[in-house]
Amino acid sequence: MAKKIFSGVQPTGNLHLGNYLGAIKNFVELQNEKDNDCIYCVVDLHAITLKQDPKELKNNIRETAATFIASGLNPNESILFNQSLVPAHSEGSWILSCIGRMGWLNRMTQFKEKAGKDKEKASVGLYIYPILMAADIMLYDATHVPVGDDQKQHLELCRDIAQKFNNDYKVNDFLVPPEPLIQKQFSRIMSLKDGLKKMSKSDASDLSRINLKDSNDSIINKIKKAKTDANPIPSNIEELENRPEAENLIGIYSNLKNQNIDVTLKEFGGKNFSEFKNNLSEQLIDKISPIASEINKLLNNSDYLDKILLTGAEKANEIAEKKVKEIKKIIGF
Ligand code: AQP
Repeated sequence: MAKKIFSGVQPTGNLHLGNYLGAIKNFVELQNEKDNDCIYCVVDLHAITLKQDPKELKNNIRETAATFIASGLNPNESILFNQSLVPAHSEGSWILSCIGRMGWLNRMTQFKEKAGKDKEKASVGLYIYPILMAADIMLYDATHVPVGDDQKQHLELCRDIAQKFNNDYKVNDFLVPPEPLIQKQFSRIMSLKDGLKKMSKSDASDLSRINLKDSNDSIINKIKKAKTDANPIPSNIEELENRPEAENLIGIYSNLKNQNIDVTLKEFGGKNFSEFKNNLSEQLIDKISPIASEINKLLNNSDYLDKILLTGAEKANEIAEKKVKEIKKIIGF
């Protein structure tokens, strides 16, 4: 059945393997499925929930768009744009913030993680981030949202907001509660330095992640230095329990090869990590090196990237503006 897809990535630099395997790879597969309507957004309004340098932000917006295209998104098949060019996102977000409840937001684990110990100093925007995300999705009546596992809770909140809006205003099915599309296996790629922490753009150590712009040498070096444990690779999944770093690396390899983890364990069971790591580096280079060179090529043509984003924003604006008008009518404006 055809799906209406919406998803986004923050232009906060250092796009990494977790963003690719957890989200962008899925974006491309959904675009290539027949009949889906896909909208992919560089969510720059989300990015400013943490302080950004204006010059870097501008570059990162282009770089995120370049990564989308280099990974296989086609601006003639999917709508690609950046959020701040479509005012309906901010307007819809305000209205939905009057529907969402404080208690719901208080449960969001991502806020707790990103705000850290000093919550008093976190921006209000960081706190209400999931409300903006709900507006992003529901302005387009998206039925499905491809995301990494870390975004599951935000999608549940989005569904709660849709249901409350529809109940409060007695408009059955007006806001569409979206379904998350999360990969079944290895939907959360972990840090190369700590198998219990997710791979993240903001990790201070560059060795913790594979960036999509990394050179081949850098990939080899990072995988060589990736944390493992003293035991050889097991032959079955049960023996991966309590071995988070081993599980992560084996998961990455399986994901890159689009194969079940059992197949990988059969291939490497009993072998030591150095041999496995050589194979993993090869797979990573095969996948990432063409993306990296395409990103760099596209970044040399910023006018082209800006034009794609602007054209996409015009298309997105047409859809989102209409939905906001309907919302305003429903609430009595
Ligand atoms: N480690 C990950 N594994 C799987 N999926 C991931 N995603 C992010 N990290 C992983 C998915 O990538 C999409 C875009 O993420 P984002 O940039 O909008 O926000 P994020 O989740 O905050 O990404 P980071 O890298 O973790 O950034 P920082 O360090 O700023 O917090 C989302 O679908 C996300 O699930």
